[in-house]
Amino acid sequence: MTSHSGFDIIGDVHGCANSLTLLLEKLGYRAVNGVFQHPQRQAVFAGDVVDRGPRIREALQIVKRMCDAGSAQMVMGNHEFDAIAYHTRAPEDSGRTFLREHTKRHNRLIAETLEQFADYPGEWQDYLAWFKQLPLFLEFPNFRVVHACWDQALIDEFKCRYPSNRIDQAFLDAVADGDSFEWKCINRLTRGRDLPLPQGAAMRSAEGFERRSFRARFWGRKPKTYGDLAFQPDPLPDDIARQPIEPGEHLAITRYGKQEVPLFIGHYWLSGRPTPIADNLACLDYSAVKYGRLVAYSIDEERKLDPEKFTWINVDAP
Ligand SMILES: [Mn+2]
Repeated sequence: MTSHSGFDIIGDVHGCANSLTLLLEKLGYRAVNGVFQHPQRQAVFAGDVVDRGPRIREALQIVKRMCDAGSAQMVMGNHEFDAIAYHTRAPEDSGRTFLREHTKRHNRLIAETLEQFADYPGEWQDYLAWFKQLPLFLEFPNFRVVHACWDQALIDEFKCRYPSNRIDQAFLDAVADGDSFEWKCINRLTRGRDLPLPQGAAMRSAEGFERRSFRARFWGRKPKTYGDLAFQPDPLPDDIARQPIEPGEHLAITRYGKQEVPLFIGHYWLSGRPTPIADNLACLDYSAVKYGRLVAYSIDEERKLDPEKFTWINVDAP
């Protein structure tokens, strides 16, 4: 592979292929023989290209062609993993049929993808095989990319157990066991830190799903209340947000230190004008598929992220 002078990290596409084309063009990529490429730079996708949006098949085609040609790389998002698990038989002793059960909720989350591939079953199988060999995280000399959470301890253990930085059938078999390292690793890296609401409380998400847990941040100052700890589009109910975190209630909190190289994540459905979360952390998911923005950050050698280096496409409602 040729060497690149810089990288453009791109957030959750979720089937927004038209916006992706516009974003790549804005970043200076041009389609050559149907493959987007840049004379100097390489794109890095932060995961979740699949599901939800209107042009999932087209989005996957753009991204996979770029990856095959060496003009992009991609880490696995929870939606790519969910697609794999949805189509993978669970081990016989696990008590389920598929690794990701075909419940009403799971069926709904993958529905657009399966509909859009209904006439292309062979192609869908090829994408599933491709998802299986996506890395869970990428480390460059001057930055890192993971879909939802950089957990150094889990990543170190994963590198020991899976030196190729790829999952395999043994990994998938182990995921069926909710106490396994593999289950913890895939969930933490692609879904982030989900913590239970205190005292068994429940809340309803904007999409109407009942939730007994919330997405927690893994950076910044030590949180004092549940509100400090939450990082998700649906705010916690006031009474829960104000509740102090009891000592010992969330042991072993993951922290991404200030001295680490810049980290890029997707996953968190942010809104508003893209900006770094910290000097060395940016989330690039600005809810493109919910008529937000499809966002990239162009990194060169800087150690401190620059708010001027975001590029985005506003996704208009039809
Ligand atoms: Mn995600």
